[in-house]
Amino acid sequence: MTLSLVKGQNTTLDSGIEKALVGLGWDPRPDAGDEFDLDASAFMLGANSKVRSDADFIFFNQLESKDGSVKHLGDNRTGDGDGDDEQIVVDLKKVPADVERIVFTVTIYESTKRGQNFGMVANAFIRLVDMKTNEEIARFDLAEDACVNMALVFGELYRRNGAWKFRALGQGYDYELLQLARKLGVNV
Ligand SMILES: [Ca+2]
Ligand SMILES: [Ca+2]
Repeated sequence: MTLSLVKGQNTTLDSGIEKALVGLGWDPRPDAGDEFDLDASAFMLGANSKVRSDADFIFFNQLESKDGSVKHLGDNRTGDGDGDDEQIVVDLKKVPADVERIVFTVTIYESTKRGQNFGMVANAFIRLVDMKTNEEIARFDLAEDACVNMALVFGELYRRNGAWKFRALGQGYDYELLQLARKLGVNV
């Protein structure tokens, strides 16, 4: 069963997940002028809800965490093609013990300069898949919701009693990626 999210909804799933994939997809709009370049990112956070260091910020310019537990499979700048256009894979067994949460975000590259928001992007979604069962656990359809924000905190994997769970957040912000990163303690 896929849980479709409503903006702002906060849902806790008892999934016992071990290996997760976060997929971000969107499609080009030939009528829309500038290309839409969406970016999926991950932040590994310690007990204080901040990154332990800048190395915990996984994005298009830093594709892998030091410990190898979080891997971004590469930037896509156009959304051309079906399915996931960007993917982040998390091996939860490899995540260091002092990382308590991993937060996943979507932002639009140069959204301010290009005057873009999610409501203008075609077929945009972000989803979380349990790689063991290939089951889609959570999904947020950005375009359907006509969200006027430029950034979305999709949700977080977090530790609870030795197991990993996923909390869907679906919270929109008017930030670009670097502003969002600063809020989470990255020195950029
Ligand atoms: Ca696409
Ligand atoms: Ca991108």
